[in-house]
Amino acid sequence: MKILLTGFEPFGDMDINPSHLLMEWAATQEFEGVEIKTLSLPVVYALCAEKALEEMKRWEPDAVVHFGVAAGREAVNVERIAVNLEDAASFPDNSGDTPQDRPVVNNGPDGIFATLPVRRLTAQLQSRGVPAVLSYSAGTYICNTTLYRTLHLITQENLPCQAGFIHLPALPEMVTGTRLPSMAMETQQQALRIIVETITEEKSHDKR
Ligand code: PCA
Repeated sequence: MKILLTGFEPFGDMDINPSHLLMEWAATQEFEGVEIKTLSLPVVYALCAEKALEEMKRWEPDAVVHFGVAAGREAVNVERIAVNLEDAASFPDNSGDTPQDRPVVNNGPDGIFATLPVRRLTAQLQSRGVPAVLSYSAGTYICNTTLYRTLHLITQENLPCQAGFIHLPALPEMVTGTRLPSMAMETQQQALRIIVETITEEKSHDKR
């Protein structure tokens, strides 16, 4: 069993990204019954998914879980769907790109559902005390594009790989002096561990 985990570099006015810190942490951890590989992806529409797609073709993971931050969200958001839309008119990516009404993939389907067991992941997080909800929009920024491109590749090439996206709240130190919600790094680490364990358990159950 192999799981590819990805995070993102910082972007906008943030100088840290919890998803990047989470990858650094995950790379030092042992997970029972599973080999993991971590990547940090660029916050650039044209490049964000490339490294992950290459690794999917080369390493052939059984599952891909992308992580990104969505400051303002109050809980771990397990994304249900990616849409074929790039829209960031007032929010340039790290290369200055500000698309409007641009498809992620020309002539691709309007939406593609995540194939991770999203309800089970959400329920497992909640039952272990981590605030978590199912989310019906990953936005129209880099995170959505990354999820869309991953799911599109899996569909096109019929890969035996599950994929999904987890949006994380900001870290406390990112929102001091604001009214934005946050989640401590330890809780985010716990969330990642629960997610990896849940996917691993479910997969090994399938194979029995
Ligand atoms: N969050 C952004 C892009 C990178 C990240 O961590 C998003 O939600 O699209």
